Amino acid sequence: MARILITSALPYINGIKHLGNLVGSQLPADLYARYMRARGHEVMFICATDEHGTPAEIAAQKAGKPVAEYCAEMHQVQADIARRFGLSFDHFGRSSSDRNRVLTQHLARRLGENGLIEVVTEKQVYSIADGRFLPDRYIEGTCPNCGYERARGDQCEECTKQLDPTDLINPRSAISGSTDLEVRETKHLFLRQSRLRDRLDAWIDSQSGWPVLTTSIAKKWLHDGDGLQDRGITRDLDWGIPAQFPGAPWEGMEGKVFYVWFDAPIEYIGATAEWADAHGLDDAAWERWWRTDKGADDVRYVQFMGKDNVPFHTLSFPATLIGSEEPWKLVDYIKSFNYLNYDGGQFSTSQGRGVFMDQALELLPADYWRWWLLSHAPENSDSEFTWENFQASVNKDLADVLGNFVSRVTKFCRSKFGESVPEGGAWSDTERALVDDLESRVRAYERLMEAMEVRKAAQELRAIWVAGNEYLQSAAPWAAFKTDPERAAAIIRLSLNLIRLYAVLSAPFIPFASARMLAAMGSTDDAWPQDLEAALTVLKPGHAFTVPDVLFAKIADDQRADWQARFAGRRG
Ligand code: B3M
Ligand code: ZN
Repeated sequence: MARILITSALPYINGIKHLGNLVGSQLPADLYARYMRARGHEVMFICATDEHGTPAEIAAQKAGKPVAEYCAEMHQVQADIARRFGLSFDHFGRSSSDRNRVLTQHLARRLGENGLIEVVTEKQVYSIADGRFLPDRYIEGTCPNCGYERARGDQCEECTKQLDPTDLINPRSAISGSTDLEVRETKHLFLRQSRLRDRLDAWIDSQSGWPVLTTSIAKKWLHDGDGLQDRGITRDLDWGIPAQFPGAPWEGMEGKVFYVWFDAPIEYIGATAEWADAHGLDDAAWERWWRTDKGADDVRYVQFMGKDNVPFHTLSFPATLIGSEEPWKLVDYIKSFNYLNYDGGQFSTSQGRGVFMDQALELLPADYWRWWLLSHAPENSDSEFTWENFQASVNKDLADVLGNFVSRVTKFCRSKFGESVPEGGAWSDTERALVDDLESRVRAYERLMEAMEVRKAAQELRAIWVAGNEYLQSAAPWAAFKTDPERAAAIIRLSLNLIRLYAVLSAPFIPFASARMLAAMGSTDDAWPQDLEAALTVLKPGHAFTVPDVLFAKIADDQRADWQARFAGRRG
């Protein structure tokens, strides 16, 4: 039994996430966590809302609420949706927690004491009307690259060019619209990452088997141009973790907070500590996941994220931990994803384009979405959500292949033998061939799940469902029943056992349907199949079952067209 720490990139607090966000981090992380738990490993699966920074402040302002209140409410909303999607976090924390504040200030202090933080005087845009400095997103203006009039200080959403606030033409405050701006001097803390370059480089080289996407991004940032740049880790904001605190090895940082990307990854640790608090456990309980001097040296730590988050996880966060000179657990494997596009364009939170998690659940249960998203995960390249593809894959994979198998087997049995596993008959070569085939398929499925090959694992699982269907089709119990009822009984007994097996194997992908399948089979035995023959004889003759309601309903053409039209514009 291994100990596996799994973190998903933390969703920003500013609104409900869309399906593209979900498939790039939380959902595949959940798949992996569920699988590893099913294999008997000790898993700690951590996520949290990322609550600091300008996006939170701006969203709160739009909602007309104090930012702390807005974050508390949105955290509840996101936690509730995550639960309804079956995301099985051991803890869903908040980066605004006290735990994260204490850890962030502690790590910053250590970095300062180790000579890795310096105070730098910078020039920044100050809004006279608003009486404050305007960080990145608080400034809007015309993009010098494409002419888009509502480009933000950090990036133009239209042409995606990265900008500096001073690049904007006709800059104005995004808070008040005022153009009465001037450049003033302000002091900030800078993390001297460049001093850690060699150690980061050596650490990355020592990692074996990282995906190319991950390593190439990290290496590019380490070596391109001037190499790893020192970066500002404070901002002129009210909302965040105060950069001036008792014991800080610097002065003059009053009124400033840490940059959101400095404290957000630390919340992976913070949320694990929040988990311990929530369960009335002491510090040793979370430290054994995070401190290599306290038991974490045998933990395998896997992170899930979209590719845009990779630099922060391969360089910035490790720089924080390594630079502290304390024995923190570093990541062992980073699973990163490309983007999921939406019907010929991009999902966009700010433009309300695409399907958002709450809306998805209004249309269909979570498993429909989980299956489609995971079986189409943007692993090797970007992938695209289209309603046609979604309809086709739900109707074929879930309704025709899996759902139909369950329905045919249980209904046939009820009508011919009643609602218990029939007795009589014995396995023939057909059954033995099926078991052999499943034996090798299940082992292949295990290898793919272990390797986090999400799409390929979904394909293999589907092939396992298909094998059952083909078996049923060729064994034809309805024909056998007329001449040799015992033969039909043996076929159906195996098929009912297949339903239980499918429930166990499919649970990481479609946990809700799996639970219903297991319940319909009147079983609580969800042990992972070590031996297929044994797993397919768990339900003995006489064992009672029930016929479940339709597992997966087909999506009709007019329904699909309706949804397509409804989601064509922006979120209302
Ligand atoms: N909230 C960005 C994102 O969701 C950010 C991730 C933080 S992970 C520590 O893409
Ligand atoms: Zn532009």
